[in-house]
Parts: sequence; structure tokens; C-alpha cells
Amino acid sequence: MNREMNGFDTENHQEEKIDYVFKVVVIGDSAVGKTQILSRFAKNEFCLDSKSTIGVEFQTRTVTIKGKVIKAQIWDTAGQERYRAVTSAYYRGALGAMLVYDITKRPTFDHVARWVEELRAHADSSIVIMLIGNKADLVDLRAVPTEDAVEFAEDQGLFFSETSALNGDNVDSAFFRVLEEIYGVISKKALESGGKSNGGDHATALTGSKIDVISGADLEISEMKKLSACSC
Ligand SMILES: Nc1nc2c(ncn2[C@@H]2O[C@H](COP(=O)(O)OP(=O)(O)O)[C@@H](O)[C@H]2O)c(=O)[nH]1
Ligand SMILES: [Mg+2]
Repeated sequence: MNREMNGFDTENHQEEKIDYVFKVVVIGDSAVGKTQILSRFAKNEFCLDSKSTIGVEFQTRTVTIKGKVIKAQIWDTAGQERYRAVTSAYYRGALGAMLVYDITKRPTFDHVARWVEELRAHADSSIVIMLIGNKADLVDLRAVPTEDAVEFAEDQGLFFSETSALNGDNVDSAFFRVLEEIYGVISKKALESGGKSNGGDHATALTGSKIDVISGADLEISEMKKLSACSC
């Protein structure tokens, strides 16, 4: 795949001013493909020998949405989900959530309601949530009908997509949808606050609103902690 054609433009944006940093968390049961979805989006990679990853906090990808340079900072639970140990710190400041289940494992879908409760309890009420049925490439093993997920998503007010981290289907579009929606929420809040701003277009202009967005400068420190999700 041509990375430039695909908007895979991380390199080009390094020098550019970042208008916004959007924190997005990836949650869901263990082994549904969270880490692989994240690597597909951030690095356009899939690791066949994926192991549970320890110490990975987030990966980033910079994209342009409606003329704004947006750094998506995507956080991975790094195996904490096994012990129900995802802490409120993980959700803090998150503007979006990818809630992933495995279309071949019914229990991972049955647990989605519990994850929504977690989000409602710990995250900002205006968080944008995308329900993701991953491993859509495993058509013969499907255990969760698409209609069940559509119904649940409509009921709960979530966006929904079926993806394959393996072949890349719908992964970018799901993330872009969430980032666009977040941008919509941010813009609306900026308007509601009467255009009060201390930093031009920068996300920090919203300091004091319910939405917690960190600035590009703050990010660089966190970047140093970034580890590779896998060895490939
Ligand atoms: N067929 C298929 N396998 C996948 C897909 N995404 C992840 N996997 C596999 O599912 C397993 C768990 O993936 P991982 O990303 O580690 O799950 P996590 O525990 O939710 O982070 C690994 O063996 C992956 O190779 C997918 O879209 N299709
Ligand atoms: Mg993982």
C-alpha cells in the first residue's frame, strides 16, 4: 500500500504545527485484537506472533482533519484488561474510545455492556465511542451477527464498525470517524464557550472546559516513553 496515498503522513507532519492532540483509548476483552488494531492504525503493521504487550502506553499518528493537524494519541491497555485493572487514570482526558470485541467470540461481545459502564463511570460524558467488531476476516467463524451489534450500538448511542486488523479493512475509517466526531465536539464546545481563547486554534484554548486536551509540547515527554508494540 502506498503510505502517502493512504494519508499515512506521520513523517511529513513532524515539522508542522500540531493543532490538537486527541487521546483515544482502546478497550475490550483480552485477545480481541486491540493491540493489532492500534498497530495497524499507527504503523500500518500487523504482527503474526503478537504477544500480550507490557509497558506500551500509547502510539501516535498525525492526520489532517478539516485542515487541522491532529495528533491522535492512541492508548493501549497493555494487558491490564485481564485483571480488570484498567484504572481511571487510563480514561482521564480521553476524548474517544474504541471498544473492541471479537466477532468469533460471543462472550467478548456480551461483555461490551460492562465496558460501556466502565466508560460512563470513568470517562468524560462527551466521549466519542466506537464499537468495533474485529477479526471480520474470519467469516466462517462468526459468532456475533452484525445486526446484534448494530442494535446494541443504536441503543447505546455508539458508532459501529466491523474491522480486520489482519487485512486492514475499516481500521483507518473507524479511527478517522472517531477523530472527526471528536473534532466536531471540540469545535462545538469552543463555540459554546463564546470563542474565549488564549491560544488561537490550539487545543489548550479549551482549558477549563470539561474536555481535557493536552498540548503538543506536553506530548513530547510522553513520546519518549513510547515503545514498539511488537518486534516486527
Ligand atoms: N484473524 C485475525 N486475527 C487477529 C485480528 N486481530 C488480532 N488478531 C489475532 O488475535 C490475537 C490477539 O490480538 P491482540 O492484538 O494481541 O489482542 P489484545 O489482547 O486485545 O491486544 C493475536 O493472535 C492476533 O494475531 C484480526 O483482525 N484477524
Ligand atoms: Mg494487547
